[in-house]
Amino acid sequence: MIITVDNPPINAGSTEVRQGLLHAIHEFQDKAQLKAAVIIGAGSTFIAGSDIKEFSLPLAEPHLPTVINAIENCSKPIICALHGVALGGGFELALGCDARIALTGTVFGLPEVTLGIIPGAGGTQRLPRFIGVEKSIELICAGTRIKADEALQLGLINQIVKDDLIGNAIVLATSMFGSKKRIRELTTPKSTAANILAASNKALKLGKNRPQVQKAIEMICNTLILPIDEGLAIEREAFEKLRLSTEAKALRYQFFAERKLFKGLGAHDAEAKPINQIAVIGAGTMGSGIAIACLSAGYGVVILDQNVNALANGVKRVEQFYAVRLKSGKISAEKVSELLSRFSHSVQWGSIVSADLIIEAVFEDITVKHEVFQKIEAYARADALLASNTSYLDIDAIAAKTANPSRVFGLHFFSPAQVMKLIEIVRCKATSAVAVATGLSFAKHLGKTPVISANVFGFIGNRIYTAYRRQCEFMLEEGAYPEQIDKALEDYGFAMGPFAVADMSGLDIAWSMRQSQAINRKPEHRYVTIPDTLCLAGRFGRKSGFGYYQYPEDAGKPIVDPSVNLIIEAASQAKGIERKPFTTVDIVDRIILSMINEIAHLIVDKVVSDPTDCDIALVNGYGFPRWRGGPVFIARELGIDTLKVQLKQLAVVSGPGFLAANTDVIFRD
Ligand code: T1G
Repeated sequence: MIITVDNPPINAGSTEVRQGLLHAIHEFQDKAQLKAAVIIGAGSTFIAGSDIKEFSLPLAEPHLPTVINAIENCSKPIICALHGVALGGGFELALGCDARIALTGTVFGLPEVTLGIIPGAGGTQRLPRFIGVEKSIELICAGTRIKADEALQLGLINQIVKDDLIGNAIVLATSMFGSKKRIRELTTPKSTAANILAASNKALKLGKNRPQVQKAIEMICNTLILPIDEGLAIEREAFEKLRLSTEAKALRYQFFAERKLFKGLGAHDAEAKPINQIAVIGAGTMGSGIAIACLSAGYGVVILDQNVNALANGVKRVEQFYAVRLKSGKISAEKVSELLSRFSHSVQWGSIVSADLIIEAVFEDITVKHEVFQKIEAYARADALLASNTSYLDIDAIAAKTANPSRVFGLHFFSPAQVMKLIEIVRCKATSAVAVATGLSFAKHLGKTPVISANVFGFIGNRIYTAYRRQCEFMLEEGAYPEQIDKALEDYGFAMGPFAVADMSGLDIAWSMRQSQAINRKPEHRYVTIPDTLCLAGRFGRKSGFGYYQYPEDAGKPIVDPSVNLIIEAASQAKGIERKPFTTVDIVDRIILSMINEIAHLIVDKVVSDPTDCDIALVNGYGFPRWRGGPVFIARELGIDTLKVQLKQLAVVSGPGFLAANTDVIFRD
């Protein structure tokens, strides 16, 4: 009997799918003439997991464990024929079957922890009985996805076939007439406490000690001491509790918000142009990082810099990047040579004539950018798209000086460009819909997470970052210290606090930007002089050995510098501010509120179209903890009335110059 799951696009294990499977299994059991059954997915994949859309509501019967129990209780063999992906509940269903056959390249995994939950249908109980506790901890706690070859090696599947999955599955099922092979009957291979502890500590560190990671380890270890039915019951109870947690809700919100970003593909009343050859102008840190991101995604890349030394250094950075990955075994020698065969470099402008997309990543100076775009236009194909990687310069002004502004837009990468997922696609006044659609498609192909921004100072991420940095500086004046604010945010889940980040990127960069903006600053607005005082004292951060912190030669991490705290106290005194103590909650709440307020401004000013894009930007570009959802998610959890009250208080403490936004827009989808 062939049981086909058909729930496009990814055969999510919805209520209807579970009902259909249970009905089919009972029908198979009742028909004596049927000797074996095969469960297979229609379309491009097997079951990619339970239907996450159902997780915010009470789950309807039959639950997935009921379906899997029916498979195991069936007296006749039921096998799974797998292709595409078998993830989460899909993989758990497969583990409940008597055998598993997969097409080459099929992907397996239990990624539940990435959604703030644990496998809830036996994954933590059946997998360890097959591959042991340590390996199960490694795979489940990291949500690792493995290919069919590794699954075969681990014994998780019986066979890999190149084609004719259903034909081969029928042969396998036929060979199993009259037999059952229930994983539940296996005994978890023994392990030592030391090995389990080592695997657990590694998983907790990688998993940032999140509750679902802790719980997954506990469930997996239960397989050493509890009968499977007890373990299954405890696992399901733990899954249910985590599923209803705010953290799991936040992670589901992020999952769907990220997928919404790509809805724009084609929806911007244009189709993306085909992009194969990229030209990167400027071989500095950003340029070489962008070149690596493009090469790794399969594009042909030429990097151009008219400074021979800069070009040599840029090329070396690219080659070094792949040499390190080769040495660490992350990439094969063949792959490196294939990648570098698509890489070229030149000082000649003629090298960009075949590029489909040209990305400018030169020095952040508008005059230099104008000159570079003039050169680009002189050599680029007429149908090539032109993008600037600028962080804050006016791309409309750059476009206005070109012959065809409709093909000019922004592609703002975040450093290191080959690592950071966020990319801001800046849609200028004249940018065509084709350019935007192509930017989205290019970002998806790079494996990046794109948000579309209008062309304003700071785009999306830096606008929000500037607003919350301002609040941090206000709190310095009012009584907090850099190490206190940094620790509050690191405890909240940021990888690094804002002052440590500032020291790392260099205080002088922001200083020169403030100086360039000084003319626009209203004297009546509150302005914190502490960063300027530090810069005037030559305290530019790590690069100068001291900034907000001190960095003695041998110190790996920032050291609190009492002299900075004296500068801060003097600044408070100069303004007649009576310093007061801050709690961690005061600090975090004030920063999140400032982000929410700035996001509301961005929406009102039509810089960003969807509020959730701002949460995506902060999580993927600024280290905002993903499991918190983001300021928009938090605002929506707070509710419009509570938010209004809290923002009124923020306006009072922020002083002149703080502009309270209309936050109603945060609640519109
Ligand atoms: N539930 C509901 N919808 C899903 C979904 C899911 N699990 N996975 C994807 N979608 C939607 C997605 O929102 C999008 O919808 C469309 O499918 C295409 O997705 C009991 C509790 C499968 C590798 O975590 O990794 O099982 O935008 O754009 O790039 O223990 O989706 O078209 O309306 O990502 O080809 C565990 C999550 C669940 C897998 C396909 N499973 N999904 O990638 O397409 S928890 C997962 C993915 C669980 C059990 C537990 C990817 C993909 P729309 P897409 P893609």
